[in-house]
Amino acid sequence: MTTLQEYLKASDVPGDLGKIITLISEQAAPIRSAFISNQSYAGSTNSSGEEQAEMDTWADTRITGVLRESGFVRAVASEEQDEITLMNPSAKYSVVMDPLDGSSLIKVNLCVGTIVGIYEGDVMQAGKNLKAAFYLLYGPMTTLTITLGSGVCVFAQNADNTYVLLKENVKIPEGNLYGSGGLRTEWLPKHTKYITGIEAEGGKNRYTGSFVADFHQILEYGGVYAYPPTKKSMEGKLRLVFEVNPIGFLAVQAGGAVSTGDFCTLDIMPQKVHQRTPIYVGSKGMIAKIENTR
Ligand code: AFP
Repeated sequence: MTTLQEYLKASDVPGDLGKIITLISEQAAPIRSAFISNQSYAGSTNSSGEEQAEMDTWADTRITGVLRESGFVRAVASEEQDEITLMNPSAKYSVVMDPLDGSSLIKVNLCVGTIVGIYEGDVMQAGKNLKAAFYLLYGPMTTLTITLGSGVCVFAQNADNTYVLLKENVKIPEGNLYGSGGLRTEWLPKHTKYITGIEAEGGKNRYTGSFVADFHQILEYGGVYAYPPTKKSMEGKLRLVFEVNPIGFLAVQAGGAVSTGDFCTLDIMPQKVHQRTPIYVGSKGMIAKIENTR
């Protein structure tokens, strides 16, 4: 069975990039063990004004700490930090991350994840420039879904913490699952028309409130995950830099697509590190459908 290390070597990944991927993937085990003791809220809010679970800040401190110590990282932008953290100015790669996505689901024991993107140079770049993107999904298994810019593979963590290849050359099929954030009463007419159309064609609703988990089932079965613009927030909820770009890059590498509803999110040059964007991500046909909805 191919291990993550063997895969990185066979893919000719530059040394420092491989080391960053390995270092973050090694944090999955300590993060998993910390779930039990870090379930309550930390009494603080993140830059988007959302209450931070203790686990959010724990995972953020843990990953940021190991990246800083490594000396391989130029800068880190984390959903849990107001500002970009500058590390080693002579290092080649910068990391964007949502250390614990879906953290409000920890106390009800639903799946959550860690989302990571890696750029050469600085963090404020269009998503299409990513050199690697991956997410850890803490489900019944811990899995790592990764692209190095050429296809997507899924690895599963063994009892000895080694990642072994579960699936390679993953492709998003055309499917009919859909999951949409935002209250129905807050949706705009275009989104309502889109979802009503999917339902009329027999689409099945699947939405847990954890982006990583909800995207992972779309990757497997096909369909669409959406967080649309709403009457309250024309930018939707998800963050371009930490969530939308890494997952969108993976979707495109798996033969799917990602869009604001009008155009590909990977072309957006971020103006602010915590910038939000509406997102539609999944099977190509589903994304074409929203872009063609008037
Ligand atoms: P948390 O990390 O605060 O739980 O937010 C999760 C999230 O950013 C994303 O993972 C979900 O898809 C989305 O928010 C869920 O938002 P709603 O609760 O509004 O459906």
